Amino acid sequence: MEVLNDEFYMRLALNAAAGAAGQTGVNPMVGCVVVRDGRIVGIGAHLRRGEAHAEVHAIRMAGAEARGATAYVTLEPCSHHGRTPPCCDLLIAEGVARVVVATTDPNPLVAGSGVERLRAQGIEVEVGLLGQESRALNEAFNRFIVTGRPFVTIKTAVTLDGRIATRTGHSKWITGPEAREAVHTLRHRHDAIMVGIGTVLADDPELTTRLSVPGLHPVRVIVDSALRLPPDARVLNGAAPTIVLATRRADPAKAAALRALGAEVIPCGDGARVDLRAGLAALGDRGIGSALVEGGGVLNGALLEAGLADKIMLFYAAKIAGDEAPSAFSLRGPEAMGDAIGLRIAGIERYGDDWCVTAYPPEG
Ligand code: AOF
Ligand code: ZN
Repeated sequence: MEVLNDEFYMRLALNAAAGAAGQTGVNPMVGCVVVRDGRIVGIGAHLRRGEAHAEVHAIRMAGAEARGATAYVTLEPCSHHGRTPPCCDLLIAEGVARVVVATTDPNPLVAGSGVERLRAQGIEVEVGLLGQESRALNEAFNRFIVTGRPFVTIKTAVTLDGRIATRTGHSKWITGPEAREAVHTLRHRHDAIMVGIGTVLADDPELTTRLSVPGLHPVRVIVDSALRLPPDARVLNGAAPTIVLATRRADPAKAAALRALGAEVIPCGDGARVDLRAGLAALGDRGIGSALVEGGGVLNGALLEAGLADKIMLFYAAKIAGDEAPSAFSLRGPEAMGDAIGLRIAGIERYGDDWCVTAYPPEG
C-alpha cells in the first residue's frame, strides 16, 4: 500500500505527465497535482506544445480552492513568456501557498528563475522530490533544449550474435509480436523515425505506427546522400510527412521530383555522405525533439561513431545468423578492446521470447 505523503502526490503528477509521451514534441512532459486540506482539487498535464502547461489545467480545475493549496509539479514552473504566459505568475496570482517541484527546468530561459520568483513572493518551495524520475522521463527534452538536436535512440532487432538480417538480407522477422508491438509504441513516442536509404531499398518499409488503438505517426526521415529514393517507395505514400536528408552534391532534378511528391529534401553538407550533425540540427529547427533510428547498420554505426547516438535499444532474439550476415553497427572498430565504445546498461526487459537491452553510450 502506498502511504499518503508528498511522494504519493508527486508520483501521481509524474504518471499524469508520462501519459502524454509522444505528444509534446520539443516540449517536456509535465504533470501537476493541486491539494488543499487533504483533498485533490486539481490535476493536469501538458498535452501539446503551444497549448496550456500542466499547472494551468490543474489550477483552473481547482478554481477558488487553489488559494492556500499545495501544488506538486514535476518540472519547475516556467517564468518566461513562451507560447504561453509564465506559470509562476498564475500560481502567485491564485494564492498557492506551497509548491513542491521534482526538478528544475534545464531550459536556459527558466533554469531556476521560476523557483526564485515563487520564493520571492513568500511561497514555500521544495525542489528535488522524485527529481531523478522526472529527469529520466524528460531525457529527450533535457538534451534537446541544450543541443538543439533531437535525442537520438537507435533501436534495432538483433540476433544473439548481433546481426540484423541473414546473409541474404532477409529480416522478417527477427523478433516476435510482443517486441514488434513495443516498437510501434516507441514510434508513437518519437517525433521522427529515421532510416538509411539502404533499409528503404532493401525492405520498402512504410515507417508508420500500427497499434491496436490509433497511434501518432512520426515524421519519416530518410538519410539518402545521393537521392536514390525511388518515387514509388512506401515512405512517400503521404501517410505521414517525409524528410529526405541528402548532400549538396545530389542531383537537383531528383530533389525536385521528390519535392513534387510531397517530401522535404534538405541538403546537409558538401561531402559524399550526409553531414549527420547538420541533418539533426535541421530536424531540431523543424520542431523534432526525438528521433528513433531503425536502421540499418551503416547509419547506426555512423551515428555512434560521431557521438550522435544518445540511447540504444537492442531487441535480442534467441537466434544465430552467422558471420556473413550484416551487423547492427557497421563501423571499423578499435584495435584494442580497451578502446571499444563502452555503454552503460540501464535496463533489460522481456518481450515474449525476446529481450530488450537499453543502454547509453558515453555523452558525445
Ligand atoms: C511548465 N509547465 O507544463 C511545461 C513547461 O512555448 P511554451 O510556452 O509552451 O514554453 C515551453 C517551455 O516551457 C519549455 O521549453 C519548458 O522550459 C517549459 N515547459 N513548463 O512550467 C509545463 N510544459
Ligand atoms: Zn509553464
